[in-house]
Amino acid sequence: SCRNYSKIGIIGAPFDKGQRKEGAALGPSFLRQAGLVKHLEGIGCDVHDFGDIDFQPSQEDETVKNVRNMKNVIAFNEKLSQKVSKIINEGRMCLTLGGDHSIGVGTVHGHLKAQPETSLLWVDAHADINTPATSNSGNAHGMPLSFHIKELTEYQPELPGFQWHSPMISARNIAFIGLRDVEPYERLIIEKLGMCALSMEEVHGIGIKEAVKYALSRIDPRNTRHLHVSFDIDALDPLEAPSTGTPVRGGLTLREGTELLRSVHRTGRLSAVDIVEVNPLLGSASDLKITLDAARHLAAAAAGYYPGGWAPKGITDIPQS
Ligand code: 5AB
Ligand code: MN
Ligand code: MN
Ligand code: MN
Repeated sequence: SCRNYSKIGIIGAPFDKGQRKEGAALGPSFLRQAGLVKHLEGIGCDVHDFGDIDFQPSQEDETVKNVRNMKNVIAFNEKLSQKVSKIINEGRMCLTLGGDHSIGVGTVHGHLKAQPETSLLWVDAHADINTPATSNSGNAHGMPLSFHIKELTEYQPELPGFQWHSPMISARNIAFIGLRDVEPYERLIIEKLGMCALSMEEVHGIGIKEAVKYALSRIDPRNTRHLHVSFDIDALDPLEAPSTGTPVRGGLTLREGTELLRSVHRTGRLSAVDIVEVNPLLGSASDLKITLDAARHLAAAAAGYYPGGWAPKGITDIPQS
């Protein structure tokens, strides 16, 4: 097989106001410190690290229309969206390091602005498709998908400052993989919109390879669309990624997670990946190490890393002693 020369742009999204636990904002710096960027360079990628989104959350923020910290969520994501568009327009696969999953508001919007013909794989224990009206928590990290879906337009409230954003993707171009904690109203939305939703039950039934193949056939039936994978680290089993805010047992193994990303990479149309919900303040030191290591492996798989290795570039003969 072939050595990988992916061109990658990395952007840190240090934001954790989309839910109540502090710490996910430290994700980008801990992931870099754990060698994620160096690892990508080491496997032959052309990496440009664009640093972090520069943002000071305003201290006085409030819940508007059941969206907690509405002002900060919207302001952060406006900046992030612009950055993601820019990186993709430069011809790099945009790898966004979260942050909680509310940053999916900006990453998916920025991608769709740069490449409107994009399909989306949401890899998560949760569906994150609550509208402000269906959410029980008021946490924006449980809502990002709902804001992007054209068919949900009439169910969304008007949020002040959110005029820069509009829904730009149809439900038929979105699939879930890894679900195992979906609320009743989320399930209602999924069924009403006829969305492709592969829970852990289905993944176990058909295997991860077949699951990815099926999901892609549903959201990109002609193999023509750009692809965005929003990977919540809690899609992995808590044994493989314990340092996260809303762990749910019975998740993907790291093997399955990397297989998924490598499969999507192989389409040649993967143009954006988010890795979110790593919270360095949760769990023990060993939990954190395991979680950061898992994220690093996911990033490498998204870049096409093949664990069987490659022969040295330009060399065909085994050296004589
Ligand atoms: B995550 C819940 N459905 O809306 C909600 O980690 C959980 O980004 C959301 O997937 C989990 O608050 C959000 C109960
Ligand atoms: Mn999520
Ligand atoms: Mn194109
Ligand atoms: Mn989740």
